[in-house]
Parts: sequence; structure tokens; C-alpha cells
Amino acid sequence: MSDLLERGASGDRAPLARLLSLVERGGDDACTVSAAVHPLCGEAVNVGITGAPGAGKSTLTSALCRAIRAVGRSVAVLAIDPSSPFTGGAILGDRIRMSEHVLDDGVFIRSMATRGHLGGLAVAAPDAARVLDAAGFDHVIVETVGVGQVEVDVASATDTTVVVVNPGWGDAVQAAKAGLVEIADVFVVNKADRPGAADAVRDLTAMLSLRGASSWVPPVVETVATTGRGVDQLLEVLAEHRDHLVVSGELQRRRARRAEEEVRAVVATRLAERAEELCQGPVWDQQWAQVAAGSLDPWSAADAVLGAASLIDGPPR
Ligand SMILES: Nc1nc2c(ncn2[C@@H]2O[C@H](COP(=O)(O)OP(=O)(O)OP(=O)(O)O)[C@@H](O)[C@H]2O)c(=O)[nH]1
Ligand SMILES: [Mg+2]
Repeated sequence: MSDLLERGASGDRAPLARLLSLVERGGDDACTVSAAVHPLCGEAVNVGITGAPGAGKSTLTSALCRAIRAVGRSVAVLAIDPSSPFTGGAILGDRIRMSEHVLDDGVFIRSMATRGHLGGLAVAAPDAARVLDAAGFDHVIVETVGVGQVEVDVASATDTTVVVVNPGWGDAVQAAKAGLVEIADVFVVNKADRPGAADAVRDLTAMLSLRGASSWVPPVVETVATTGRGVDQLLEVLAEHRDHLVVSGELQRRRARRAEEEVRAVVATRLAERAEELCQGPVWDQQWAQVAAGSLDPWSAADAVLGAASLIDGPPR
């Protein structure tokens, strides 16, 4: 395992890809990888980028990679597609958008589907980000399409969360409803070459001022990812947020909170795995058949299944 990591850190991509595949697949191998990388990480500046489909996250990520490389630092990107069981069109598009980096050893880009992964993104993403951190990348960027719960899960894998919106989007109510105001450390109004960018910035700023007293008010940065406009400024803002996290002690608090959430997700995943095991076999068949026949209620049947596995005490209700 450490050999795989070392080779990954020295610019060898194949072992790194292999470690990520193991994490992606879940199960015992994923646990082994997790245990091996855990003590080795914590150094990377890690940023989550989320936003609606097509907001320009991948283009922006690619532009950020360029800016990061320009100051001589390395970067790994994890593009997560939570909705699709396949690495489909969107990811293919990402490949093309990020193709300028393929020959650069200082950039590593990997897409990841969380399909069929029990526990999904919440369990797989932090481990995958840690693999990249442990491999020694200076920056780790996690890009995810924002659909509902996903943004929140992304926020649970990274230190800084960037929410990307577009001009014309700036409806405060919409943002508040989506829960974006709570999770954003930095807002980006991308496609600022289109009309309405200034309005979006104004609306977001006004909305953020309502967020109550806080030592960090999320900055709103305008970018044109396709030309790179505003990207250096975004990188500066990200560094400022990182400094804020360190100086205020918030980095430690966030990591502690995330650790708790992550262990909770793993416990839930483990129990779900156990549930899958219990819902098969003779006891199971006997119990659900009784419910189907009308001679037993579902709760008593479930208690009988759990009781037979000694997961609950006492006789079934
Ligand atoms: N005009 C303009 N177009 C942009 C800008 N940034 C990205 N685009 C275009 O917007 C489209 C979507 O960009 P992506 O980077 O794939 O967006 P995404 O958010 O990663 O999309 P998904 O991963 O599919 O959710 C592409 O055609 C980009 O060229 C920008 O700043 N201005
Ligand atoms: Mg994308």
C-alpha cells in the first residue's frame, strides 16, 4: 500500500488510479486503503467546487489548475458524478475541457462515480480526497454537480466550499432554499461575460449580509472561466479562506465535525450492509412469507429477523 502511494506521489499515475478504484468500489479493500492513507494526510489545501449542472465548474477547475501550476504547485482533481452510474457525457466533456493538463505531472485528474457505493458520496469522497492528499498533492479539488444533498456531502469532504452560480441566477430565495448560503465559503459568479453578472453579485452580497455576525463573510468573485478572468483573484480568496480557517481555529473544528459525521456515515453504511445480509436466507423467507400471508405484521417480522441475529434483545414483539 505504501509502495503504491509512494509511486503515486513520485508522479506515477497507475498506482494512484488503482488506489482510487479500490476506494470507489468500497468493501474491505477500501477500508485497507483508508487505514493506510489516514495517517499520511492533512497537508493538502482542499477545496470543494459545486453548483448547478453546466455552471462552468469543470472549466473553472481547469482554469484553477492552470493558475495553481503557474505558481509551481501541484494539484489533483476529483470530479464526482453522483447521479450517474456511468462515466457518461458530462465526464467525457470534462476530459476534453481538462485535456490541456494531460501531459503535466503536476496535475492529476480523475472522475469517480458513486453508483452502487453503499453510503455513496459521503463515504467515498473523503477517502478519495485523502488518497490524493497522502500522495502529496499541494491542492486537492473535488468537483461535484450540485443536486440536493450532494452539496452538503461535498462540504463534508473538503475544508473550503466554493459554490458556482451564473448571471441571472441571483434569486436570494432560491439560494436560501437550496441551502447554499449555509455551505458556501466562497461564491463564484461564473460566466461573468454574460449580462446580469453585476446583479447576481449584488443580490448574493445582500443575501450574505443577512447571514448574521460571523468572522468570515463569504466573498463573491466574478469569473469568466473560459478566458481565465478572475481566476487569480479566486485563488487569492481561497488562500485567504485557508488562512482564516487556520488562524481562527476553525480548521480544527471543521475537521473534528467532519470526522464525527464521517464515522456516523460509516456506521450507517455498516448497518446497511448487515441489513442486506439479514434480508436473505431461511429466517428471512419465513418471516416475510408470514407477513405476505397476513398472519404477521411487518414490525414483528423485522424484530424476529433482528432477534434471530441477536441484534436486538428479548423475544419478538
Ligand atoms: N460564456 C461563458 N461560458 C462558459 C464559462 N465557463 C464555462 N462556460 C461554458 O459552459 C459550458 C459548461 O461548462 P462546464 O465547465 O462543463 O460546466 P460544469 O458545471 O462542469 O458542468 P457539469 O459538470 O455538466 O455540471 C461549457 O460549454 C463551457 O465552455 C464562462 O465563464 N463564460
Ligand atoms: Mg463538470
